[in-house]
Amino acid sequence: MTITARAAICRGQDHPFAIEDVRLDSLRADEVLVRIVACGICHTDLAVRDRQLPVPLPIVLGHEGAGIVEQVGSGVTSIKPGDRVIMSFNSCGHCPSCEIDAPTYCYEFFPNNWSGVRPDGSPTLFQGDAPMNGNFFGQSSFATHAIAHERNAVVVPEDAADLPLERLAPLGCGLMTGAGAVLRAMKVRAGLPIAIVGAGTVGIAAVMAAKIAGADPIIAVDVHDSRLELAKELGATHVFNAKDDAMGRIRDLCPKGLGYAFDTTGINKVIEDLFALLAPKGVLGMVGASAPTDMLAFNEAEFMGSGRTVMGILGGDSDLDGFIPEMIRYHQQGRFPFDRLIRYFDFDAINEAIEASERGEVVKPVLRMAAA
Ligand code: CXF
Ligand code: ZN
Repeated sequence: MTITARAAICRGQDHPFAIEDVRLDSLRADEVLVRIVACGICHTDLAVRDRQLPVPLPIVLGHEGAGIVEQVGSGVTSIKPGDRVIMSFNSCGHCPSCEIDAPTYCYEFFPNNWSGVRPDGSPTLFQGDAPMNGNFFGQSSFATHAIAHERNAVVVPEDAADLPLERLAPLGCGLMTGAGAVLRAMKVRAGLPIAIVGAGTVGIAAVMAAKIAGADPIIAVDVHDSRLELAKELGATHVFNAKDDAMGRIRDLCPKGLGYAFDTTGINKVIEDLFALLAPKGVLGMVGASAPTDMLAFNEAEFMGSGRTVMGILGGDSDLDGFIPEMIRYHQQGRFPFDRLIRYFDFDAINEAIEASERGEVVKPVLRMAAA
């Protein structure tokens, strides 16, 4: 049976996203067909649009999709039609990283997420008879329907049936990246100071998670006072504007050094300044996108002599079936109120949503494709 969908086609920086008809391929054994209810917009979508990542264009982007399963492939056992699912990145399931439940570091990440086609080279999307790039993060959810995979679709737990999918959609990338960095990768300990630089979705998710972990103080740094205000409401004990000698103020507040520092900016100077603020055994986590040629410099004696750790982190070290339900539980307990970051836009307003996000007016734009 041929499935047609409306999808937002990305043709690059000089073109607005254009909503057009596409045809979906028939399902493979491990795949699921999802009617998309909503999809968050993440900076990675825009980095692809701007050709900062090696993803082929034109393509249907979108990797924070949530929706209702309409069909499942013959080999799918854990998902059935009618299930409400949150989608995230895909992984191969059998490489050394997947074997230890660290799928964000999948050895086959590129072919499963960024090649525009399935790992075997077959397209998931067509326009007329011509292939259209899709399978972005194993989904391509800027669309009314998407083909996802059993490995990257997580069924929303029964006891969260009252939570709207449009709210849950962004759990699949930005929120898990920030919360997982704190709770899973850095394993932040209660009572130790943390500084978080950048108060976008990832940074504010990290702030909320640092509060869950009991870090103290929790310092947020950004250039926008409105974001710092929000960070304060959601758990930051101190907020410093980066234009206002934030690093000096962190040093004054924590003269013994930081237990944890978390960079979401990818800016060399910020990362190196944070390294210099670490306490003995301090951990510096990095998730910001940086230029491919960037190199970091830090003092070897300080690095070794005080047992510091510098940690690159992808996707918050999340295993999807474990961490997405865990974040939902924190949300149900009122400890992870990520809905405060979201502003909703109709699917048709995708370009307005991106512009509002790029102007810094909205932290997490979420597109609504359909009523749940
Ligand atoms: C990704 C990076 C790789 C693991 C999952 C999350 N970030 C997307 O924006
Ligand atoms: Zn993302």
